[in-house]
Amino acid sequence: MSAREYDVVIVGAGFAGMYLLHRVRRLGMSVRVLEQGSDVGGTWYWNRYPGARCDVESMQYSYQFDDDLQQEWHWPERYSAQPDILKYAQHVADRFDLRKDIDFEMRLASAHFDEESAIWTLKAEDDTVTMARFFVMATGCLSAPNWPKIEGLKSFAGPTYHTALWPHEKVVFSGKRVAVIGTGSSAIQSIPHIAREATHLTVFQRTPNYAIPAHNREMDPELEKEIKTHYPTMRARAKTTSGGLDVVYNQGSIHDATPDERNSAFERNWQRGGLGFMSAYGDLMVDQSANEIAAEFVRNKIRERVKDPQTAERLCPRNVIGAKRLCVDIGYYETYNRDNVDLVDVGAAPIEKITPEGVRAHGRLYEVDALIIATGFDAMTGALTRVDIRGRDDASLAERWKDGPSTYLGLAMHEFPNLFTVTGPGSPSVFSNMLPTIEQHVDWIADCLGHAKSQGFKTVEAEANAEQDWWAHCQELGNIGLKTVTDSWYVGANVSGKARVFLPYFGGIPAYFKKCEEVVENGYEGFAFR
Ligand code: NA7
Repeated sequence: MSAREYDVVIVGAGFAGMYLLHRVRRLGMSVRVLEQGSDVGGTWYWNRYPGARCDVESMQYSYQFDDDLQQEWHWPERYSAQPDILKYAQHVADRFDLRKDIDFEMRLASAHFDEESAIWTLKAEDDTVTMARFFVMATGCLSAPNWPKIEGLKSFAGPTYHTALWPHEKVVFSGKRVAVIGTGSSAIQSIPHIAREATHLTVFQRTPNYAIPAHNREMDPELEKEIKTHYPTMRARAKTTSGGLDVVYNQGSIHDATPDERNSAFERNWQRGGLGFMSAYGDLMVDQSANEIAAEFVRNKIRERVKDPQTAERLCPRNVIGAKRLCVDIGYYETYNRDNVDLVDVGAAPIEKITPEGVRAHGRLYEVDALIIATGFDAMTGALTRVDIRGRDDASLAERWKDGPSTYLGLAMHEFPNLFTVTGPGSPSVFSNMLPTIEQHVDWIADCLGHAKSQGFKTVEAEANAEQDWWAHCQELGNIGLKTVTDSWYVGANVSGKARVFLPYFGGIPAYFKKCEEVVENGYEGFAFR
């Protein structure tokens, strides 16, 4: 196929790529989106496992760039399930007629920058070549599946499913013995569903996780009306909080509260449910002893929910609460009260191997008919480093990042002119409500493209010192408090061989948004236009 040429090529048709397509069109630039899936939706296209659901309330996890859209859309539940979020993405694609500019089932293999022409050449796995002046990786933070390195994984005789690559057709577990490897958010959401269907379920747990109940329910029409009436106010209020969520954060210290007051504060958050649990006190993520009080509150809830005391203790995490992303559950712990569910610890002694018959651990073979791999993602960098991206002087992004990434604002990298990343490492991204953060990045990138176009610039590139300073700042912020004391995907510790580096920006939404605005006000400070 001969090469096609566009002003802008966007990779990924999830919420970031879809909105960026809409924005770039309005700049009057030619644009094409390359998407590996066969429809829009990104994360919500791929993660179709039973029970997949967003851990942010839908009235907040939704676009705000178009008021008609946010007014007309009805979310059926407080925390929407994957099919409803996918339906929303499809509705947006229809409403803004996005699909005509998207190439589906086109997976990017390489992207090389030619300095003389200042053009990127993108090659897809099917050899389609697309040339672009500007190139945006809108490939998501949690989109490159992480396969565990367990001997014999491919030898399993039955079907193997990764939660992040779930089949489109319904998977039937009735009459089957099933194993789940992993106890992160994806496992915690899917395990109750699989347990209800399967003859027997064995869960292999390396590290227990803290899960806060979702208290999910049908959308309350009164609440929906109330929010829609004041949507802009609520959206603006959310942007004043560190995580971009409309939750009131108490800044006080837990040490100034009596045991009864602490208990009531945690109980209130527990009853409200969801990710806002840690908003009870301001020092929970900076002071180990404060954190331990919150952790013990959750452990006691686990002990109340799980009948067998030994199983309950094995489900109680001992690490810092909140250093890994909290999980939001619907009936997870109660699932272990069922007779057909077993929990196997593989923390101290890892899974020995997978055989055609099942999983071998502690010298015993657990025979199963189906294997579910719920081992998460090569988060934040995987989707970028798995593509052969080469910038000026043939600089390879994967090579540059082998000891950890560095970016300017999570938006751009020195030596990679005209390449932007949406919610890249070094931006609040996964520490925030992703939809508003995506919109802020897309708006920033679109404005920057518009600036380059109107001024007739051929290239825009992050300056080396701006990138170095920003990345050092991100690392400093990451090292404050307790975020990095536990192994997690925030620090790349979940992928064997990955450098341990703090990946997101931890200074909060208000500071980050302000910085991005100041950069523009100061004439795109830290960016060189040529
Ligand atoms: P996560 O949160 O990274 O969870 C992956 C789970 O898989 C976690 O419990 C891991 O244990 C476990 N794991 C990984 N490798 C192994 C091996 N080799 N053996 C046993 N267990 C293993 O991914 P999710 O998909 O659940 O969620 C990702 C995010 O998506 C989540 O934070 C939400 O934001 C949405 P570990 O804790 O590393 O010991």
